Formats: sequence, structure tokens, C-alpha cells
Amino acid sequence: MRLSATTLDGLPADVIRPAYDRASVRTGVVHLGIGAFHRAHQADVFDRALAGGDPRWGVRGVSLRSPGVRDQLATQGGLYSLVVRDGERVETRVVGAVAEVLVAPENPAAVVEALADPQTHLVTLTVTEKGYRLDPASGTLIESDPEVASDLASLVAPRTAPGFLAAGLAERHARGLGPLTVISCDNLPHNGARVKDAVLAIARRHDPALADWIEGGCAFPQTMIDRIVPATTPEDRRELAARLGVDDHGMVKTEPFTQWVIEDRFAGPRPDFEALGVQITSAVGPYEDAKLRLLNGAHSAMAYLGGLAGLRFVHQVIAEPVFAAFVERLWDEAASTLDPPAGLDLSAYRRALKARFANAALEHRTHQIAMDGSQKLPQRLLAGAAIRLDRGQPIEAVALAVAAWMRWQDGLDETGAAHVVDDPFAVEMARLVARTPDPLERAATLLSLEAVFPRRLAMDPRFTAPVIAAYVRLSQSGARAAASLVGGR
Ligand code: CS2
Repeated sequence: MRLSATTLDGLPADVIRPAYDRASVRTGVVHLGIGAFHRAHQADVFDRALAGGDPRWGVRGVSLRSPGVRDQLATQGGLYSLVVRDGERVETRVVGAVAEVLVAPENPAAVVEALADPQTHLVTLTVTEKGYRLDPASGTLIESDPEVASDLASLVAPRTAPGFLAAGLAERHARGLGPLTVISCDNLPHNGARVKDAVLAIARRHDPALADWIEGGCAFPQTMIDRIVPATTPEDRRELAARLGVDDHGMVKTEPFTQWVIEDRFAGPRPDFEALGVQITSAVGPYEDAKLRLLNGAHSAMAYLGGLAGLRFVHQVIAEPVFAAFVERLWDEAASTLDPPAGLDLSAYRRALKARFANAALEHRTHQIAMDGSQKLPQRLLAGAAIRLDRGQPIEAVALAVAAWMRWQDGLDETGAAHVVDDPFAVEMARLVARTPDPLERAATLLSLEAVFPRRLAMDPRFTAPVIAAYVRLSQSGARAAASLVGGR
């Protein structure tokens, strides 16, 4: 038996269920990229808006690639469990906010229609860093990408997230409907401006008047969004089925912590975000920098160093004193580049992060975080490094994290286990690695990857020398020894 409206009543009493009439929910939100992160974060917020008595904020989810999530949720009427784990404690909530899931490649026109629906007011996106089709180092639209080229040529059947947005907004413009608020929920720096630039670049190619309308009327607020959501495993599903007495193919697991900061820039109706615990502010930048450089920077560093050491989970990495001490040094470097907003106490933030990383019940895989490093390094590690170099400060900890990312490209960890490098630049990086058997030369060659390393860093010996030295040290003595040298443990 599956989780569904009919099996809902038979669930154990401690399972929280939708406390509203799902039949009267309207879909004010279209979400592009309905993976686990959306279901554990924004959909949870919209679910609470519905439970609070505002029926406008149901979600139409869109999968831009595979039918997996639609297939999981269709037989469950869109219902799924959000399992919040904190050590031994577990809370299970059935979320009812997702009304339907569209699969873009199967029916692109349906996605455009959803965006052009008069009841749609918000579009949220979690399409991952690479989904914006922007060059990670410069932030410009990659016009040579075949799917971008297709959207630049025609919007009849869009292929990319910015293409769908341009097509949906073109329909709204043509039908005389109101503009939309588009909220990027990905870990990109200046995510609002980035998605706006990508949409405008495509719209302007088709119709300058459309681009002007989008620019003048639509809102692309910047956001900082935070909740750790590891990929669900078959074991997680089995554990849940044993507790619920029904199977839930759409479950997601997460931690208790959740945060969403949105720039106060909206084009039309929105939920009462403040009442839902979402922070609305005029300046998101300082929150975003702190989160990207402290949480995500440490995540990537732990993923590569811990992954190289053969550790599977984040909680195992942070439990080793040598890696914990290294993370503190990385945070010292990052913290010196931040301008924290009033009320954000960086030492308390660091302590909280450490406790979140130590949550063993999440089983957050190092290999999951290691994915798409080329897209993540610039905002997580390199931006802070550039600031420190400008001030003449050393970057030893960042250098080791970058070197660990380079070493990850070999496809082998220190126990001899092979891993797949999952990254849009994997082929190019494998080619560079194969060409350079000598570690020193290999590190120097990887630094020439322009999409990742801005020229000013790649040409600056104060950056390249410590990275290359760290790479050589890693190759010779391994992740623990190299981390210990930086962390002093
Ligand atoms: C992680 C993030 O996979 C990754 O790259 O660093 O998904 C991280 O868990 C979230 O940003 C936390 O908010």
C-alpha cells in the first residue's frame, strides 16, 4: 500500500498531516527543478502557508529532465513525507502543498501554460548551479551550450530553465497578464541578478519589448536559502515504511534547521512570509556570503578531503579532530572576508554549523557534495580567497581545499577506491589529468581552467603557489597529514 489521501487517516498518530482542505488549494507557485531540496524546504514553507489559512500557495512542480519525481508522487496524489532527523529524534510530516508534477521534456507547452496561468504569482527554482547555464567564473550565459542555443533560436519548445521562464513570461505579456516574482533558491552568488540576466539574454534575442517588460515589471529577488537535505536512500524508505505501515516513494529527509532570507522585492501577491519564519530584508548579500563561504565552503572542503580519506559521511569527517581543526582554520580565513549583518553572530553561527555537520542521523554523503565542484568552487572558496589576497593575507586553508578538489579529479581516493567525477567539466578535467602525470604540472594545468579560476587568481603566484604546494603535499602524504599541517592538530 502507498501513501495517499485514502491511507492518510490510518497513519500513526504522531505523524503530522495537512491540516487544510487540499481540494480548495490554488496553485500560486510554479517550481522549476522539483528535487529533494525543494520538497524539504520551500514546499514545507508553502505547506505551512496553506495550513495557516491562505489557499493560494499550492505548488505545481516541474522536473526539467527525468520523470522520476512525477512517477513517485503521481500515485500518492502529490503527498510525501518530510522526515526531520536530529540524532535519535525523528519528526514525520506529510506535506500536501505539491498539487501536480509536470515533466518538461514530455510536454514543454504545459510548463509554459503553468507559468502563464493567471493564478501563478511566484516561480521558485532549484535547478542546481549548472542549470542556469552561466559561466561559473564570469556569470555570462553560455551561448555555445546546445540547449541554450536552441532556446535562443526558438521558444516553441524550451529546453533550459531560463528558456522556460522567457517563454512563460512572453505568454503572460502577450495575454496582458501581470508579471511574476522569480525566486532562485540555488547556492549561486547574487542568484536573483543571475537568473534575471539569463532570462533577459534569451528574451531580448526574441523580442526587445518583452525584455523591457520583464525588466520593468518582474521581480528577481536575491535569496539565501539553507537546509541540509541529503539524497534519500532505499534504506531510508524501508525505515519509513516500517514506521508508517505504507510505502512512500517520495519521502525526503532533512535536519531541523531551516532558513530562508528573501530580498524585499516582489512583483505581485506573496504569502505572509514573515509569519512563516522567512526573513524579508533589503540586503541579502551579507547573509548569502556568510552561508556560501562558511557552510558551503566547509562542506566542499570536507567532501573532497574526507572523500579522499575514504570517509563516506560528513559527520564522520567532522568527528575527526584533524579535519575539525582544519575546518576552523578555513572558517577563520572565510570569516575575515565577511561583513555579517546585524544579529548574525559568526562564532555562534560556526558553533551551530559544527553541530549540524555532526548530525549522524542525516548520513550526508561526501560524494553527493563533491558533485559539480567546478560550479561551486568560485563562490564557496575562491571569492573569499581573492579578498584575502587583495589584503595581503595568506590563504593556506583555502589552498588545501582547492587542492583537494583537484586531487578528486583523479577518480581515486587514498584507499584505492574509484569514484566517478560527476561534473559538467568532467571530460575536460579528465583530459587535463591524463596529460599531466607529474603532480606539480598537473596542479598548474588544472589552474588554467578558465571557467573555474578567474584570470586574476590563475595569474597570481600568491594564489597558485600555495595551491600547488598543497596539491603536492596531498599527493605525497594524504588528506589527514595535509589537513593537520594547516589545522595544527
Ligand atoms: C551542499 C549543499 O551539496 C552541496 O553542495 O553543500 O547542498 C548544502 O547542503 C545546502 O546548501 C545547505 O543549505
